Amino acid sequence: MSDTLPLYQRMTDLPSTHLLGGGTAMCAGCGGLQALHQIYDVMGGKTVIVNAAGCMTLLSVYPFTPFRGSWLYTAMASAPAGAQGVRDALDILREKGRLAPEEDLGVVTLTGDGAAYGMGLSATSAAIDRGLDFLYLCYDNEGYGNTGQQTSPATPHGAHTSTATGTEGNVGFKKDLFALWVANRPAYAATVIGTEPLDLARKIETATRLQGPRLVLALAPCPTGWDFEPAQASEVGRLAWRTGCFPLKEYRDGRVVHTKVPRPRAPVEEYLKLQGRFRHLFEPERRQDLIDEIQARVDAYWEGVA
Ligand SMILES: Cc1ncc(C[n+]2csc(CCOP(=O)(O)OP(=O)(O)O)c2C)c(N)n1
Ligand code: SF4
Ligand SMILES: [Mg+2]
Repeated sequence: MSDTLPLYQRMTDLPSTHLLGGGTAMCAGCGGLQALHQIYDVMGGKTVIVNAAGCMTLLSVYPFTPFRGSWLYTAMASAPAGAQGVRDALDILREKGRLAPEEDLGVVTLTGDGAAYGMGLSATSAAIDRGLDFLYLCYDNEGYGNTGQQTSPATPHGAHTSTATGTEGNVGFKKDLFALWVANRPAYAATVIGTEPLDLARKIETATRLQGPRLVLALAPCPTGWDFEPAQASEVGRLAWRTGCFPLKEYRDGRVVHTKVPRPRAPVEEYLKLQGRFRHLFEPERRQDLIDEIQARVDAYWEGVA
């Protein structure tokens, strides 16, 4: 490989199928990038990623990309519609004998929670109804991160965002995207987190083997939007599932199974107090009412889970 070639040509000449580098535009300690890195390692480069505007868009700034496969950028609400177009084009090429079956590509929609839970939900629902063969990968940093962490439908109750700045934080509740997908009877749905890489890798292997609409929802601890030190990223990710706030589970063949049950569950306070977005629950006065409310909701979720 010649060093005189432009960087993007040298990148596409490299033999490995794995994601290169970390992306210079990303924040240190980004949980979304950590999950994407691991997911891409398992999926490999024989993919077309259809990305809606968000933090991960900054990974691919034409003509540079760290991805071995292809990348298509869409408007925020349209990534599943873009995925339909790509899948159709690949199917037509295969029908015409211009694409060998072993050369076929997986179609992956990559979006943040703002697109997945909100702006793009209608297009997602329609794609599931059509039985589109695609993997929907959502990295959930619980806010519109790229534009300054405004409240999204994934923002947890009580969290401060740039649009929920009062003493109560966000008065709304995080939407249950996993349950919405399950209600649509997809081929597969799973939640993952980058700090549990074995659980994540097994789920991605399962998801890539199946056909039809598939969701992988990755919690993305976000030092910038959640206000914690990048060095704390692993601890925040670990406590997200150890407290039961982010259940690790999968749906397949009509059943939801929890893949890692936190026993014993750590108190939610341990997770909340690491993050500046919940600081108003502890300072200047302790808001036991809000802490208890958050704990009670988590306890209610886990009641009856085997
Ligand atoms: C229709 C539309 N409205 C607003 C924007 C501006 N915008 C770009 S990225 C972004 C935030 C997206 O949030 P999310 O999907 O959660 O991804 P994140 O930025 O958190 O990675 C917004 C609001 C846009 N691109 N399109
Ligand atoms: S704002 Fe959050 S999600 Fe976006 S790149 Fe930074 S750490 Fe990652
Ligand atoms: Mg987001």
